[in-house]
Amino acid sequence: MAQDTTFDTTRGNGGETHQQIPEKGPHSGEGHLTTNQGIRVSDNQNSLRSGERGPTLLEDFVLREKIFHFDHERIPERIVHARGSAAHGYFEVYESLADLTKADLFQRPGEKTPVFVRFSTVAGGAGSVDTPRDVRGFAVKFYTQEGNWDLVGNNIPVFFIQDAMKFPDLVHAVKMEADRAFPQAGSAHDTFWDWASLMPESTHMLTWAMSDRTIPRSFRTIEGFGVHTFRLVNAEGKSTFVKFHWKPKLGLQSTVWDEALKLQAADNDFLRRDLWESIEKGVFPEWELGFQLFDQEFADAQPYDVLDPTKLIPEEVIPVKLVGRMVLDRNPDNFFAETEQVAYCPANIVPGVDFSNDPLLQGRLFSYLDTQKSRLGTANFHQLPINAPKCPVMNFQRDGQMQMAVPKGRANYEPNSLAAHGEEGGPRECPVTGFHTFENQAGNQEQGDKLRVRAELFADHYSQARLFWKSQTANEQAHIASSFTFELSKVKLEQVPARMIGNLRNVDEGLAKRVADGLGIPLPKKNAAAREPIDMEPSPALSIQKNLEPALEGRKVGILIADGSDAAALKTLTGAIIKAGGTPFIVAPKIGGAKLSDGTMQKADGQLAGSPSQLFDAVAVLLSAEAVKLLLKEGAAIQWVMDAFGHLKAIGFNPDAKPLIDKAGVEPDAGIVGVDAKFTDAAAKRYFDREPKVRMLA
Ligand code: HDE
Repeated sequence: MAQDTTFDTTRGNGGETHQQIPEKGPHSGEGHLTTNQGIRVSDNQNSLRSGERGPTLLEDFVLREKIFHFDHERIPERIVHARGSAAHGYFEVYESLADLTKADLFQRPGEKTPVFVRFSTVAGGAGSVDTPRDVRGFAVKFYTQEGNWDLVGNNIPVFFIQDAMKFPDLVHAVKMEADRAFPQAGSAHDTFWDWASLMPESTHMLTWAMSDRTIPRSFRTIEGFGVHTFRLVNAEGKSTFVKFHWKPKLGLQSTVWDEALKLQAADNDFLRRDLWESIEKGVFPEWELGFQLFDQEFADAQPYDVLDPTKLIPEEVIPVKLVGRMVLDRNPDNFFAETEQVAYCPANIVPGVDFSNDPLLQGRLFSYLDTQKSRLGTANFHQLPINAPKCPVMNFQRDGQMQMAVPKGRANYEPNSLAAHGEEGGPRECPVTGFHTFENQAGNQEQGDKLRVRAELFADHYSQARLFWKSQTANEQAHIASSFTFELSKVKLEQVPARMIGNLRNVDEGLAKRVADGLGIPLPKKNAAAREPIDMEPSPALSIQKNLEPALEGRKVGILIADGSDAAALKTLTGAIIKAGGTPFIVAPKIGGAKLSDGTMQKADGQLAGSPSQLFDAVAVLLSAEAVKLLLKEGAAIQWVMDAFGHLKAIGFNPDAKPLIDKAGVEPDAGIVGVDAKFTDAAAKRYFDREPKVRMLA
């Protein structure tokens, strides 16, 4: 950087102290700086002025172009899902699925299809934070050889509403309030709960939103769902209904609420950074794609409507068939050009996949194309590199703002007979390989008068919320009850909590009572249900905790050291963590590091004050008796241990570190261990049974 400080910016390159382009350093570049018209720039430091102290000249096209372009750098952010992070990768199919679908990407075992995947929060703006309680978007663009297929889903298998008509109301209610522009991200405010409590159909999704699913540990540890019922269609024209699932290789992992709140202070970019860093390290995030397959007969026999996006099909009833894996192995080169400009659209499907009549999906088919035009400003947004299909695109669509293609010849209409005259005639439709909409055999049942109604079974708003509730562990239920309590405690409109709890009484009396008790209000009357809920068989697959598999793979362990920490023990510990697939992260009072027991200097990855234990999945404290004496007076060290304990994490410590452990109020349990061979096993999970010791849950 030395050259940077000596780079003279006071005179233009035409001036007396003519500045050569340095050979190396930040100003060297690969070549010469130019304007957008390709004209070489002689001076990128000084605008053109009339005399040394005179006014700047309008003539300075270099300055004007630079500022003009800068002024227009922002484009409208997404109205929902504005904050997101994305990565490139591939999808690899396990076996031929030709019997189910003719979709080209599912035909040849082992074949890889490039993908671009964007994860997002829903409510916050692009500059908001990663960790509010919120649904996460999970949007996948498959660049198949027969065109782009976008599977634009969420990390929850159901949605708040049944009909597209309600979407603007939902979004207005959940986003920052119209007059005051807060809260920036998150649903814990008046307008959201006012709306939600008046919309019983949202109850099922609310139970998910209040669960640990909405405070994920990482994008790498969320599930993805297509939500709606879709169709697969094979070469014979046979259709099978399908629900799409993404199953994370690392399993589902979430934070606890207090941790999520503190993460907002510790690292606003917690999930974004985690995705980026794991790909940079070569620890590639991975999911398996799964199908739940069923036919019309099954659909007709269920106590819910498969076209209703507030309903799921329990995996115990229709198992998820795993058909391939998706690996994200490359970070974007440019956030704006790729992550911001990527334009997903559920209407982008390929031959072999088709829609159902789900009324929410039907609305989405219109919405996304429309949104892209307003966000990206031109009907030619599909030509941007991140959106462009990786197969030929040939048609007679022409012109429009920012047209990038340069079509040759006169053929911009069809039919034409130009080829007969030796001219380019252009492409033609292909009845054989072209996309055919599935001709619904049972279509007549689903057609009829033009009505603004919903099918009868859509009126059951509570059975599946009850199913979800009953499928959770006692600890997860306590989290759900506590989240409802927390969110409703932020609501100032008096009538709203009672109305919401009146709805919850249809889900489970115990849940309703816990929330009322948590708020300290009397149990309100039960609201009438449009259709009496039924009891469904609990589905263990819906619980995170019932499916946890302890593993250190992909997890981060914070190790607190200071001067005098045992060098050999540190080496053994970091070695064991790496061997188990985890990442050690060394925290010390000073970023420069600490002088270990053998006299060597150990650099720190993070300074104690800036690396609270929320950032880690487990922690180890490796301190000398001398260092402990000092750190007993350091709030950040005590809080480090206290939070790790409160966030149900494993804590390993050497005997000399015990006074700090004691001062942090740590009580012994299976997760409180020595810094020895057993530590990596202990660090591979969280200790949910510790929770009653550290907080009062509803
Ligand atoms: Fe979206 N949604 N949505 N949505 N959605 C958008 O499209 C919309 C819905 C989802 O990473 C917007 O490009 C309507 C369900 C994701 O770029 C917009 C309706 C599900 C993303 C839009 C829904 C989703 C979006 C905003 C009801 C889960 C982010 C910017 C009929 C299955 C994609 C944009 C990305 C984005 C409209 C309902 C998921 C405004 C009208 C249900 C993951 O077009």
